[in-house]
Amino acid sequence: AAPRRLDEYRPPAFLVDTVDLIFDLDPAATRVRASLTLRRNKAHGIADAPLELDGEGLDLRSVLLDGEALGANRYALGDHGLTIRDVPDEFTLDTEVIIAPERNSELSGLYVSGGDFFTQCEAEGFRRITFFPDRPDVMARYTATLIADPARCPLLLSNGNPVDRGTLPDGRHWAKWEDPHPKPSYLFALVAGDLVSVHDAFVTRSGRQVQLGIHVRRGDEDKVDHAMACLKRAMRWDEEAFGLEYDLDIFNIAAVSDFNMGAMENKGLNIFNTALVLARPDTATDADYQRIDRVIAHEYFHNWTGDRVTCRDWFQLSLKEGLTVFRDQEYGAATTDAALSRIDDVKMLRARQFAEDAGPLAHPVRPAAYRKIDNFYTATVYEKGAEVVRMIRTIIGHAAFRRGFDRYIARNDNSAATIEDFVAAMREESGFDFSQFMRWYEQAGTPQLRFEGEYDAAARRYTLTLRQMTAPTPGQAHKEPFLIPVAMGLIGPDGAELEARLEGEADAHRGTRVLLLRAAEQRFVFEEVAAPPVPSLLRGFSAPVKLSGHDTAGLAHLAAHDTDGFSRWEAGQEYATRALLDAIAALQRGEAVATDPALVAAMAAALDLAQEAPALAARILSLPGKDVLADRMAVIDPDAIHEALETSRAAIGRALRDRFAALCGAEDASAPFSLDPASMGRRALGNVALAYLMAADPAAGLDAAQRRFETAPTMTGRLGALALLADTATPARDAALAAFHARWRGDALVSDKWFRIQAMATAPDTLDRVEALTRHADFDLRNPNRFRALVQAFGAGNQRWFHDASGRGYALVARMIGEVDRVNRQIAARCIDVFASWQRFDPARQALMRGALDALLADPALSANAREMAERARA
Ligand code: HT7
Ligand code: ZN
Repeated sequence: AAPRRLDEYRPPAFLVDTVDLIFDLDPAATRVRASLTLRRNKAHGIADAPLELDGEGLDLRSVLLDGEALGANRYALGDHGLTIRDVPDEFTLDTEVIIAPERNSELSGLYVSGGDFFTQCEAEGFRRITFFPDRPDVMARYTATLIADPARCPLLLSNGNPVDRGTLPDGRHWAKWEDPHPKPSYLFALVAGDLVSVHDAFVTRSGRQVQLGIHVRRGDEDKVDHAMACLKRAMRWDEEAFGLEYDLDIFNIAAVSDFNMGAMENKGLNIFNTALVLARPDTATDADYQRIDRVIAHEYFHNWTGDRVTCRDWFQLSLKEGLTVFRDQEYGAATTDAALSRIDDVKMLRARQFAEDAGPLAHPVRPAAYRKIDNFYTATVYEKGAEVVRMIRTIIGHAAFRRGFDRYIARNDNSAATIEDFVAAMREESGFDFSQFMRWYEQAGTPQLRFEGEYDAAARRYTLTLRQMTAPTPGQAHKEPFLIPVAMGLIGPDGAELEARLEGEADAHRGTRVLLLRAAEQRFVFEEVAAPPVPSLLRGFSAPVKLSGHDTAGLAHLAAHDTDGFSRWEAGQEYATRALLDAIAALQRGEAVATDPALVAAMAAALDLAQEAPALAARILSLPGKDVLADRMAVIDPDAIHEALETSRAAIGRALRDRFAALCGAEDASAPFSLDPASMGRRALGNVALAYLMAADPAAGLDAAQRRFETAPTMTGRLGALALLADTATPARDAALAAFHARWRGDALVSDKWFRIQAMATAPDTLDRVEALTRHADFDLRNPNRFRALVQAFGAGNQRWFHDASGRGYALVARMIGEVDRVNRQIAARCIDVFASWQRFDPARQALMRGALDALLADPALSANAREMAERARA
């Protein structure tokens, strides 16, 4: 099909005021009766346009217009929908269709998981349930009546509030739900099944009582306390930080183990992947706990940024996703540790979004065209979209941003908005002209920002020159300069923040200021600067760009003295990255790696923080990831990257052996479980220290790892040890993996960890083992979590073996993508990005990666979703 284009947007021909749905739920044949009231939309512009309804895979049984059955000559039924000509300006339409939820392996529309019914309608799943104008700018008021066997489905949930219930003469029961808020079809949801409900309550700041429910499979009810606590914290925070209060009497969350993404913000009835709800200290890691917190908050925040104010069309996806990620990031910063939270968010952005921006899949935050919108739920739309919102706030300041946000919500409430609507509200409240800034939404690619500084001691003047350059991306050969907010300060030789007066300012002052870089090259002149400064640029990562220009002495100075916590960590990471890149270059020249003593000293300094700031210490001690190093190399050399990291870790480990050994002993099993940053920091530090000890002293390390694995009271400690054991081809590894499997094989989420750890292992026999795991009795490619845990984790997270020079890793992943594509197109398509970096490798690997994409493309049965991704990745 031809791509859809942003500039071809046209308002819908018909609007829908009300939708009444009746579901006779049956796994093999569910009857869906839909009654719609429709009216012509003048804004469409064509007075006699036919009614076109989307519909896929629906077995149509009847169509009635204003109560009159339509003969087959009155409508045209195609693969993608139903067209009815000669309809009045206002009318009702009743349709009846049959669908088969148990055969729905795509997990889009209505499907069965573990015997229970769930829906997933974003982006275009509603058309797999009933005929409808399935586009977000058609907002209607819904009722839904669910009829089911009470033994099989005691719980019947939909959006809004329950208004009636009863029992039919045949013994089936029913419940009717009514959602008072108009919504687009992608926010419709139903859940029906035998789930256990955990209840709580929340009183909003205006005194409204909200009943909270989390609904999970039997046996999982002891793993929902954390999610419930997160939900209440998020509800309170949104009131305090954004003045937004929940607007219904009930808020439900249902957990499902077969789910294409993380979670879904359906109005009043969020549906979550079990991985993002269930947690107990012995089953979930600290990272899982934190992720659950953020996703529960994210989906809840969508109630306003997504549900009450939705998107006019899918090109505006970042309007809700970028803004809501920004909101969940702010929540994370406010409720945990702001600097650590920012470090983690930026690491994620760099690993996922910068990589996307650097390859053939690069696209703007607001793409101009798409074939399958499901392929655009990307790090660019989400994470870079959040950075764009953050830059708006950095430019206009917190107060104007908040006023702009309030104005955006008030003006667009209950409607479908555009990115222009959001930016207009910000402009009106701040007076700032965002014309140039809009390039962040339109141009893809990560700008390179280079600085040069010159200090004139006699004039006490410091001149900072900033230059920006953005490389071409697909379809965008030439880039106009971005408007880049550079939050910065000047650090003096004694490590203190220097006073300065920027040209144009009335007085000198100390501390962070924001420079606005508009041109390709721009100079900023600071007067009254008492000593030669080291500039601290992009504080808090004020723009999603790649910065260069510091020498190693400058980095070391900032790592020790910057007043901004994020920037201190950043300088240290950049220092370590350069040291590792030097080590890689030495290995490639066939030389031995000499570990930089200053790097060892920096790690020793980080260890000094172990008591007072263990979480920060753990982050500083974590060497830059393989993805970070790869991003900096002209030609990625996975073997050299691996060896450089191992050699450097071993050298640092040897230099500081005893201090690492002291930190990685058994976890304190008597301490009560806590998620405060210090407790999590100690667990993270234990795992990092263990990695150093294992690299430095394999025998002692193996012992310590076994001990930690066997005795750790938390999954964080146990899994940290298991991951390190999995990197060794030893009997200790085999015993630990077997014990873990035997203990947890009945728990799907923990079993996913077992698969993931092996998929990401660096041990020499990994390829054989991953291949064997694709045939393991517990491997099921119909379950997206399991597929991601093995195949995606291997492709995206095992640089060493996925990129093995033999090409076996590529062939394995391509084969699995082909297989999963037959049952779930979305999951297949999302895995293809592991091949998108092919141009960054040596010619032999390039040929093998292209060959894998070609093999996929040669399959005539490949889905349109996967084909779009493979073609884009191959370009
Ligand atoms: N808005 C939700 C996106 C989503 C989704 C998209 C495509 C296919 C399946 C999906 N499940 C959830 C989740 C979010 O970003 O909040
Ligand atoms: Zn979202």
